[in-house]
Amino acid sequence: MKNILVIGAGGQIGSELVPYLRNIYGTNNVVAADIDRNKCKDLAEQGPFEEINALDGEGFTAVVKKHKIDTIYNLVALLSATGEKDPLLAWKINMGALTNSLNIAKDNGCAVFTPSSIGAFGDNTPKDNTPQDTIQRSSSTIYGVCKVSGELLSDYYFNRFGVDTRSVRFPGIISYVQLPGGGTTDYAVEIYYDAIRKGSFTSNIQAGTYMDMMYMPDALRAAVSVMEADPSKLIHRNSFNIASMSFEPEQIAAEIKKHIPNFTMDYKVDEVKQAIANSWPNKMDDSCAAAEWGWKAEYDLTSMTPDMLAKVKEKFDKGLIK
Ligand code: AKB
Repeated sequence: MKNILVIGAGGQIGSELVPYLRNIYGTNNVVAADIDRNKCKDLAEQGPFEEINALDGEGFTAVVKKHKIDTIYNLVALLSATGEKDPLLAWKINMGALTNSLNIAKDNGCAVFTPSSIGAFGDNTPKDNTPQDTIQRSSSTIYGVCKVSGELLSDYYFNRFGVDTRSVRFPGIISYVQLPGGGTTDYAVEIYYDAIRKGSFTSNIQAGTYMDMMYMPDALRAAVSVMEADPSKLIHRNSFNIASMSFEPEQIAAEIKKHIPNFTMDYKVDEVKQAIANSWPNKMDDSCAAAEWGWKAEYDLTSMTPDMLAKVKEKFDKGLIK
């Protein structure tokens, strides 16, 4: 039986990963933690919750000991576009949460999952079918610098100290429970909200810009499957390419139009986000994840779109969002 701690539980992934894990391992075995209890009211009402700052090593350690934690999901991070507003803060938070997670895991015998991202690739990485092992000189964003450093540090803790570190390179994640904040791929979530809200959308990413994306149910399954994988089969650890769909703005708009025929889209490009998007892969090759732990995506753009539209519409109809 696992005792799991999810730090950064109030974000886009955590708000769905915690219930998903509680469903698998039991509510009392999954502790949600965040710096701000107000961001996690539902998670705190439904099961164990701790208010901790992941940069406070003593407080973090106390929670790990109190709940006899054996697995840490570290989801604390400033995303790519937000990171560019204050790069040093992004470094401090992203790397601080990771180094604390790894050290505390080493001292307390825990496994660690920390998401990496398509942001771990840069301008000189091959863009199509981006290989698992390839050039990673992702120095155009602090987010990318943190992701590459995080992958290396996690592998180091495995090789040097035997800490069971594993992770995946997430594409842009599309979901309807909690909005992402400050990512380059956020447009692919916002488009569904605006399609329901006003039947139109202004994209801040240029037509023709392909990026990997993934629907949240696949992302959750990936995070748990890699942690459950048979370690004897793992050639890689930090981090596995995972993929399910790759599209550019015109393609997601066309898919929405199938369900909302009057939907329209125009463009007001955000130069910072566009430069970041241009440096990322068009589509990753996820064959190592498939071979080493059986990864296979279930959703594509066509199957995700009606589900997203229905779920977002339900939130509007219930008055949960305006
Ligand atoms: C971002 O856009 O910053 C994230 C990511 C792809 O890691 N969604």
